[in-house]
Amino acid sequence: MSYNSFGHVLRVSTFGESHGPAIGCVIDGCPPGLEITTEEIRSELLRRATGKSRHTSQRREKDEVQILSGVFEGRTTGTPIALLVENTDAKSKDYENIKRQFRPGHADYTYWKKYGIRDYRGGGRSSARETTMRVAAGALARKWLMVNLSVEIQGWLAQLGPIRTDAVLDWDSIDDNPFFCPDPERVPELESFMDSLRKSGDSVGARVNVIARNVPVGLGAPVYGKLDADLASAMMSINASKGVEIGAGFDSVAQKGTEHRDEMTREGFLSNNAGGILGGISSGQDVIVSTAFKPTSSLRIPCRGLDIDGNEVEIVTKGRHDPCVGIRATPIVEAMMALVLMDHVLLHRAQMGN
Ligand code: EPS
Repeated sequence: MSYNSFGHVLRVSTFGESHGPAIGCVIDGCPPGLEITTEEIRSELLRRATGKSRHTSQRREKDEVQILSGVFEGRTTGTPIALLVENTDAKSKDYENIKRQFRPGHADYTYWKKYGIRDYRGGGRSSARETTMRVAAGALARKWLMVNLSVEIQGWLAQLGPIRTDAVLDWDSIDDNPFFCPDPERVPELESFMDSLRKSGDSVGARVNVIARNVPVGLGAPVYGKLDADLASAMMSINASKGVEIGAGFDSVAQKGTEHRDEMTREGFLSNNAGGILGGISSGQDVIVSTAFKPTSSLRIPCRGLDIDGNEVEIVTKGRHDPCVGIRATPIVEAMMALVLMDHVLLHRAQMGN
């Protein structure tokens, strides 16, 4: 199984399975001299972690991160940075009953068909546990972007099931609730929606947005190195992601040109339908990306499915699943934004020298 690496100049490879001894990553291409500590990385990991509220998976992982290489006396040395997080709370027994079955809507089926073998415990490599290492690598990219270019990255929950959650954008309140909801007044509604959803045993989708501010003009390259193409690829590579929009995205379909174009004045752009990217190159405006996450497919409500011998079977999934993976996705989309932007800054320097 190749394709476990991501990025061009800044290249991240992740490894490990949800129920294996550990997960980890190697970050290659980070310039020397960045001050980074395990505490800084871990504080990002804890934002994404399971078990923080009753609305997410109750698996209790400590998510303590070890820096195995590439950092000396608190600063990156320019050599590969290896990070490791041990899995300490996997309950593989929960998966015994589906070891020969395919959960409808899950990667179980395609992994089996493609590779002829799968680690059924917790979905193995297809588990969202892998996103831990994206967030760990993203913590480093985020810090590098802030220190070098004052780039700020902020994600938020924009919609959970039928509930739009970002009519009000109170940036300071996003980390104060378990949903990363920017409108504190919507949080009670989200809580009661999730409580009844959880009782019913069902799951639901979500939309998560992310904005990057102070992105310099000129990142990205025509035609196959477009910044928006790399961002879309990065967001689509997150588990359960089913759609990505840049700026106005699919709303552009119904817009007129006079509405969509972002008029320019000496004071700046008058709107941002482009999402900060024109012709694949950052315009200097905020870069805005929206990602749709599907409802989790691991459900205790029985459904019809197939086993590996082609028999029709009733499928019931046990385990400690997230009824809405989008609730924990905000730190993940932030991390992917940071990794793509840092990679493109380094690519830009390589080609343009500044
Ligand atoms: C996941 C199922 C659950 C989640 C897991 C992702 O794990 P388990 O295998 O124990 O049922 O807890 O998420 C994490 C452990 C994590 O750190 O994000 C899945 O099927 O994707």
